[in-house]
Amino acid sequence: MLIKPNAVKNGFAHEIFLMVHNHGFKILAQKKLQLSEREAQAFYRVHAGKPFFQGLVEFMTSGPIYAAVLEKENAVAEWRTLMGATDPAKAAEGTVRKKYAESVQHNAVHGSDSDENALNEIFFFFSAREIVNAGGDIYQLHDILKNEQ
Ligand code: IDP
Ligand code: MG
Repeated sequence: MLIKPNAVKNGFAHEIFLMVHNHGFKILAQKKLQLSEREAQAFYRVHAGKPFFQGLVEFMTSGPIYAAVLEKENAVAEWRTLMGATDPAKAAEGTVRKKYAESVQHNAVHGSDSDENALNEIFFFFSAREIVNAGGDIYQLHDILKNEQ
């Protein structure tokens, strides 16, 4: 998951991590960083060509973000539920986006949309060494994926 620049700027990162923790996720690893333009373009490459792409890249590079690896049974779906709908106007009560998103673009947090993408996104931000040193099992991550195929 990512905490996007608007939420970090507004000082909500700690509260968001607290929500994550209180909903039974283990925060396996986390770091604060600022994306370069190339990095943001690469991270959001599936959206390249969409009308909001350039704005999204500008927004995501506009300030520091947090990247975190969350662990829980069914983590992808569980985090997407807690995160809420992309458009905060449609996000359910009690979700992160309902609470902290300002608009469709400035929607406070990112979540992976499949285990396969989660693995790719984890390794976009963290090295295998960092995951191992945080107590994570990268081989388990690969196994989860293999079992789905
Ligand atoms: P998701 O973050 O809920 O998975 P996606 O459709 O994958 O939503 O879009 C990625 C990100 O692109 C969104 O979180 C949001 O920041 C931005 N975005 C998506 N649709 C729009 C739009 O119509 N206008 C502006 N920004 C958008
Ligand atoms: Mg998405």
